[in-house]
Amino acid sequence: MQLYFSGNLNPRVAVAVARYLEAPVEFIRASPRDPRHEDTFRAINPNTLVPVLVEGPRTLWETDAIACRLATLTQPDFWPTGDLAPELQMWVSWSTHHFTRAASVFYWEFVIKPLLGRPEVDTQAIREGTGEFHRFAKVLDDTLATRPWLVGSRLTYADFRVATALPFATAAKLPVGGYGHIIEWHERLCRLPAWRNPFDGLP
Ligand SMILES: N[C@@H](CCC(=O)N[C@@H](CS)C(=O)NCC(=O)O)C(=O)O
Repeated sequence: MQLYFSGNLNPRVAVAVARYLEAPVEFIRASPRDPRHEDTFRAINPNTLVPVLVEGPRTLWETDAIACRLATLTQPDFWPTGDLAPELQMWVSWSTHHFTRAASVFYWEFVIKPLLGRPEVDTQAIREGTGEFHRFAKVLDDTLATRPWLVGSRLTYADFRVATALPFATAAKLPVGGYGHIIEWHERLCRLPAWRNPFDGLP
């Protein structure tokens, strides 16, 4: 089983999941958007994005699908089913459509654009992103005031998914400073080597 990854937001989550679950995957660093690799990469992911999990003839793209597959193979509790399944789905969806979406504006403006040689900041995008970020950060902070993890009483994939952007908080200038419960929760996550430094020792 091979997991293709890069150091960016979504593949970082997939690598952290694989390492946390100690899934038996071979990690392969990839640059799917590099014009030299794009056509070859399309064979395993028509979107030419990472992460991708290759398992014999079967390929899976999308971080959430990969996490689900790896949990099924290793520690099913990490992806709860039964009564807790809707809550897990709620947070995964909320992350994609609200919290991480708002944070991604900062990631794009302050992390990715400078790497592409485009240091100018779209102040209008940041203004809108700031409003959205605070709106949803308050929801998360209020939730975490009452419990250590998002779903049930233990760490699940919901925590990893909702925290997608937080390892980049400083570089992306995420305005997370006033949210004490989010900060404490992310510190708890960072006690896990797999989350703190998922790329440790990888190619
Ligand atoms: N919806 C996809 C998004 C995948 C995606 O956007 N991947 C980006 C990184 S965050 C990518 O492959 N960029 C090119 C690269 O990292 O080289 C997922 O959740 O996995």
